[in-house]
Amino acid sequence: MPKKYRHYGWECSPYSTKTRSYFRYKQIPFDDIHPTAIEIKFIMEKRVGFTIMPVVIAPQGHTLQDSSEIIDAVESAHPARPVFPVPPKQRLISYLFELYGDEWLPIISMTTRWTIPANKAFAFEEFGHCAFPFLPRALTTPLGKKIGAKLNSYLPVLGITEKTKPQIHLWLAELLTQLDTHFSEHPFLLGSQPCLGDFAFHGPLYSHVWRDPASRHLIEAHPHLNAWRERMMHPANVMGSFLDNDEIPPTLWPILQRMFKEQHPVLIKSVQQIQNYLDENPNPKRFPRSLGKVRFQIGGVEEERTLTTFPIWKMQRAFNFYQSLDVKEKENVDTLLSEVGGQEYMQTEITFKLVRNNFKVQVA
Ligand SMILES: N[C@@H](CCC(=O)N[C@@H](CS)C(=O)NCC(=O)O)C(=O)O
Repeated sequence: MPKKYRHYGWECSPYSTKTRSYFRYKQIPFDDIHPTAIEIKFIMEKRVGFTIMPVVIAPQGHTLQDSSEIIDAVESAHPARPVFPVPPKQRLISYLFELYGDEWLPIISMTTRWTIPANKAFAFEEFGHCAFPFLPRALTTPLGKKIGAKLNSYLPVLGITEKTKPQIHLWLAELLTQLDTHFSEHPFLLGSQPCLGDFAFHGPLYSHVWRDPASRHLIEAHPHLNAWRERMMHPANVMGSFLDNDEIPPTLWPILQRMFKEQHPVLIKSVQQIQNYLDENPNPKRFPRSLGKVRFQIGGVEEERTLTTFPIWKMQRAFNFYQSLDVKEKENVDTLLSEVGGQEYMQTEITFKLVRNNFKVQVA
């Protein structure tokens, strides 16, 4: 029997939810491994060099890490049931929604998990039990606390503070309502089949917001959104298509507007900051994971967060795709971008190229 993909990731990990749900949709047989501390240390960390999930081991034996690289590699090897729409607007929006789900929605999901006491307690218990399922829970919860402490410490890095918290909750309520309205008309973001963006949104919304006990009601209060969450859990039987004529439904426009208004200024400042750094350090031995602080806004409230370089590696997917369009395609895409306030942002030229070598971001 041919070997299967081995997928290592916990149910409470958003990026593992993204790739697990993707494998299910693709109808690709895979071993769904919920790794213990031993597997994390001696298989995942040994292969990748640091602790992260998901990790996928391909049937040929090589390691895939980062949910985007996993999806790209599997998509090339298994083209049936593609999750990348072909027409330019839908394809660009899929990439942008992936970037939003992976790199901006964690502001929401980390807030619900780590600032609501019952969710935090649940996560500690869950982490301990997942890592050490062979030990009694009385012993594993303190161990889970240790694992959780590291993730908890990311709050200020992401700009989650007492000042931004109320705005983050308002944003969450707004997003859930907008998605509920959208899913009342369409089964998935871009039609009757999921695109890359559905998987990226499902990660934080399922793994944190719905799965954590004290925020589940927020999703369940929205029946159409909740039905989408269910569909994303069992996508193997979905037989659908993307919308005709490269349509981006107007129900998504408010989400795109807020995305451009709040996430993209940070991305653009990060590109500039990386450029400044590279002007001063043309051949860095080690590319920095962060470059100081950046100011940002949520719901009009200003705060500071760490300027991390990783999102720019992911941003290149969307921006390079946009730059590759011909004049006619760009014209079409630009009409939509002007409607949602993204026209100017998308003109940003990224003059350097970030690549991943040995699972670390570097300058090419
Ligand atoms: N960019 C990575 C992010 C993966 C990630 O951050 N995974 C989290 C769990 S959902 C993790 O392993 N964090 C461990 C840590 O940051 O120490 C991807 O898309 O796969």
